[in-house]
Amino acid sequence: MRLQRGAGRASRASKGGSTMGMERSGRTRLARTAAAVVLFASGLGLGLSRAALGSRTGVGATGTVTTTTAGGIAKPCREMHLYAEVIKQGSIPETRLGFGLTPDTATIPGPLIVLNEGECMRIQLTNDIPGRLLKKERAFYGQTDLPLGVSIHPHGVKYQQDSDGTAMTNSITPPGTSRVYTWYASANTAGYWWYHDHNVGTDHGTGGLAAGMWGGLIVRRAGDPVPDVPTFVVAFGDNATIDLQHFPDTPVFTAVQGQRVEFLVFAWGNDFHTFHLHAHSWADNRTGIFDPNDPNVRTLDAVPVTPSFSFGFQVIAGDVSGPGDWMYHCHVQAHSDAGMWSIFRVLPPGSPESEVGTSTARELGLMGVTPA
Ligand SMILES: [Cu+2]
Repeated sequence: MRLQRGAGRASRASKGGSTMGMERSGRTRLARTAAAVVLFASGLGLGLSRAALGSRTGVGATGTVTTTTAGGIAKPCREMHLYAEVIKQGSIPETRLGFGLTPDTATIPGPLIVLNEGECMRIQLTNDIPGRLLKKERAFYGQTDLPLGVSIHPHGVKYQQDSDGTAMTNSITPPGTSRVYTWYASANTAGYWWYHDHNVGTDHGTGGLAAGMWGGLIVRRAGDPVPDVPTFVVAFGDNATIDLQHFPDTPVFTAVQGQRVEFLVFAWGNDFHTFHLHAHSWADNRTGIFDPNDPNVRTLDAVPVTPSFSFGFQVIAGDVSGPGDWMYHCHVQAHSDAGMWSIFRVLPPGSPESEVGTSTARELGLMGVTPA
């Protein structure tokens, strides 16, 4: 059940979650969303020492003590917990590892993390992946001399050396232990990003990336619109995969015509891709939203996606083309032919909200596929 996505049908509570700053990607179950809300209500980090926040204290010109928090963030950090877990154990190429908000709920991709500029987040990472499996990963990649552990390494946000998530900076989390990573959504970090392990297999996390240890990260700027539907996260990867799957097990995203939807796309691995969405287009800017004050902005309906590149955009579902099953896919032909595609399903106005969210073609019985 961990790899299933049918939860899109039960994901409406996610909209409530978004006001807590944590938006679910719509592929985990209602109970998990509730768990996320509890997590955020449980602590504000007020007990943190200034050292833990990386603050610097000095004497100002007037003789008063001034404090500058690292990353330019002046308020206490929010807190959350991530668990690194085994989802499926097999030979190393087939082993699946992931991140979850609670024990035994890891997903691929991991939980979507949403911050606002001016916020910071303390993430306590617990490593529940057995050391013997991490050792096997090391052996597979021929780097047995490096320390065992997992980590989270973010893109886009700011952090200090102790939150880098690399063995080089001694910021990994050994098996059976926990460690706190602090991310700062400093000025000008707004964007569509991702986070990933940086230590499994090799000291670049090559084994962790191949096994599924990544998730989406969004930093919003004050005034950014929030989508009506939990964000659609698309992870392009090696072997012509989306979220490590081929059609019909790739994510189907469903919305009602007129709803504001948001895509977050990133790529892990070695291969080059091109994201293309049918019947919709967006502005070549930070949010994808057209600005009447910028009439010369370029219109996009396809974007090259190189390893580690991430981007996102918001569009109105079926804004011009109307309802229908619209393909999205990698436009490298060999990749799409190999199954690197799926569907953005736009339902007619008035369709039940219970249909909205993320699922798979297999679960929905689309395209002649036998339902799961
Ligand atoms: Cu591709």
